[in-house]
Amino acid sequence: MDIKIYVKRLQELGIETITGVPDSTLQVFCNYIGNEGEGAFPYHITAANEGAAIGIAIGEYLATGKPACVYMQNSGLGNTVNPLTSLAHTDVYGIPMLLMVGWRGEPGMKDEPQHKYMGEITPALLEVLDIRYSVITKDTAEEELVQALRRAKEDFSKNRQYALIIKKGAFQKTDTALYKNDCTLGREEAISMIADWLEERDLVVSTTGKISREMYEQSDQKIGNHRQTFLTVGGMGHANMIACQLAKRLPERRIICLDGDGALLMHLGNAAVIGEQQPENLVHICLNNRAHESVGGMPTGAPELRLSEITGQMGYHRAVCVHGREELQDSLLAIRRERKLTFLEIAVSLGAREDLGRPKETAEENKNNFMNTVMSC
Ligand SMILES: Cc1ncc(C[n+]2csc(CCOP(=O)(O)OP(=O)(O)O)c2C)c(N)n1
Repeated sequence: MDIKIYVKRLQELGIETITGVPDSTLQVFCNYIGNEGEGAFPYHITAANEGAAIGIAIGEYLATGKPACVYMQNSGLGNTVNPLTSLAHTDVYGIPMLLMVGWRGEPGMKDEPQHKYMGEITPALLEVLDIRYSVITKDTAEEELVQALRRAKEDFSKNRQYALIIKKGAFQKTDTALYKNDCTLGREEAISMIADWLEERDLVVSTTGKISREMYEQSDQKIGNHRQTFLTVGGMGHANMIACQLAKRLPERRIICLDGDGALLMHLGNAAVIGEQQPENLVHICLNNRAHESVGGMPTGAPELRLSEITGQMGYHRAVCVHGREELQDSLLAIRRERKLTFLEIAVSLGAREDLGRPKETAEENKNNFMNTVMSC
């Protein structure tokens, strides 16, 4: 499907506000509304998380009587369940909106383990949520889209939501948008320096997306294995809480959380709880490229945020932002010298290696290897 036709049809539905969290299955769409087709919808807000995007859609309807469009990867449906069931459903306020759900883990298609179960239950989950849907594929004709949107309109008139499940490759590829920032240090280079700096008893929890994939490969290269690292392959935004509890329960070990700015922003309240809990053996590192790089590089909802300034206010004893190799090296050495709750923001550039690999073991094997490392020494 041609993205311009798709967007035109959404406009005809009266949609003026578009909000959500970007995803690779929706990359063509997200790139279009963020670049060439910017202004196609008067309001585009990248939300901190998908549940928050439902909040924006509710606000839009209350203000204008118009449905908003909320886009997300199907994993983000999890974040929407509460506001959809407890606010938007017809049993409560009855708020019409259009959901655009990128279908990862579609049955029969090869995908990562974190997408498998959600991929299987996506249509059923929408049914349980009482939301009718249509599936959009690369073969969907314009007339079929028009019919789907007619059904959406019908449901909007009954104060209900409607969903479009978007299959991988549904939108014809356009020129890849080039996102940039002014940082010089690469994310993988920073991760490689961290892998070099790790000690044998350190444990690492890495966040969702390429940060985990880069950590996996860098530890293989620098340490010879990746048994010290727990890969938070799904559950975006939760790596820091996993790390916090490991730090509380394993006070003799140093716990390093490798977070992303998009993931941290997704559940920023977690940082306040870490500040309250004060695990002094936790080193919370955020690789800040101001973007959701792993799914295409689209900017986060708050790209200018200085996360180290905020976490400094939240109870982290040392909260610094570093640029470049030298500053990073100095900070890593300082962290070794003094044990205290630390937030290290590393300004990194956008982009990743084309041939970046994926974990070779099953998720369960990785969990068992990590737990064996925890138990040993
Ligand atoms: C709940 C949820 N929403 C969306 C995604 C899709 N997703 C995977 S990685 C990622 C970007 C993460 O951005 P950030 O934490 O800044 O790390 P970066 O990729 O920029 O290094 C997104 C949006 C997801 N996995 N889970």
